[in-house]
Amino acid sequence: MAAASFTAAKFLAPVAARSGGERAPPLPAGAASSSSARALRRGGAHHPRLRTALAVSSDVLPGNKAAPAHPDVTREEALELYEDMVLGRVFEDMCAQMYYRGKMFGFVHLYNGQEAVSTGFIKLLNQADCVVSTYRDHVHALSKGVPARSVMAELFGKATGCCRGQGGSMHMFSAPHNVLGGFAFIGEGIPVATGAAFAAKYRHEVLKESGPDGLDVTLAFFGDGTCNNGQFFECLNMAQLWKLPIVFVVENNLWAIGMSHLRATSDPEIWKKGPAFGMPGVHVDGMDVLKVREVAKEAIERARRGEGPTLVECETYRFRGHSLADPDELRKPGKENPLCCKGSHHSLEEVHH
Ligand SMILES: Cc1ncc(C[n+]2csc(CCOP(=O)(O)OP(=O)(O)O)c2C)c(N)n1
Ligand SMILES: [Mg+2]
Repeated sequence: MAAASFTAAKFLAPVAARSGGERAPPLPAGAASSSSARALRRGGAHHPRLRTALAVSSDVLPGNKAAPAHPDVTREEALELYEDMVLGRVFEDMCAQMYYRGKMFGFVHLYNGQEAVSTGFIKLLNQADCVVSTYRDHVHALSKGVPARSVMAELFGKATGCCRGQGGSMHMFSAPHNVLGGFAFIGEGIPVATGAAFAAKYRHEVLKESGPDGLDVTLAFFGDGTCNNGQFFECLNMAQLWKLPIVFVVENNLWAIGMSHLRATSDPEIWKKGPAFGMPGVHVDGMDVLKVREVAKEAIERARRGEGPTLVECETYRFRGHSLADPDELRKPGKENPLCCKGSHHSLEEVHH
């Protein structure tokens, strides 16, 4: 396993349980009295007197240099990853052309530059696993198997689109592929994803309906700017409390429209917020699909085994403006681009100030 492995995670600090911390965890509203809820509760979170806070960083952070040169990937897998990333890139370039020709309406946010995150995570999922996205959602839908034709038809507002043309760019949804939506309001998808993960745990532990692999897993994708939103913290808390099968995937492209992440966030290392809630937090180079995949594999398998959530911060970059209506005048080309300084938050900080 790569240096990004977090089964053998670095021990950071013991977190003492609150005094009287042996109380059972609270139950979701409306579930408190049912016998099935009690069954879920028995199999749910436990409260040891001492918990350990786990956190690791990938090799892009200082002091962790041992990543293997060739992560474990077959030729067929590598080709699948490459094909998916190329599909995402050319699809988005075609969207830009069609938008400027007046074929699409409303806001259109492209994913160029971030493909390694979508591909590295979603290509590991089963059909029954869920993906919850943001308004930058076309490529997540493509990676999960929604046909490009039906995503493009949706963007054109056609009845043959995956939401019959009613959703448009920011609201991709496909029940058969378990793509549970793009969301225009930032952070709105995180509670939906947490609910999907709760449903998966309920199906597994109460209804005994899961497949042989274990729990169905939900991936919640969202941006760095969204991590300063309250729903993020509330859902991290609930997901860890109930050991839900979810991976919170932060696509840190360093910008929230025109606001630099480093100007807007008290501690720019988002992955550290995982251990604050008792779950592993991992940082990975989001421009490297093989590194993303290694981290994703472990986080997804943990969730599937019922070991609970993981927070993964993927450091990435968008190559276009915030949306196709954004002239992208605030970012100075080259200067803030992490591909130019190729390093950790620390080197980025130096570039910004
Ligand atoms: C609740 C809410 N507040 C404000 C906005 C306006 N808004 C749209 S995009 C955005 C920035 C989000 O940045 P980030 O989470 O980093 O995602 P990225 O666009 O970089 O993918 C904001 C504040 C919104 N859509 N929803
Ligand atoms: Mg961002």
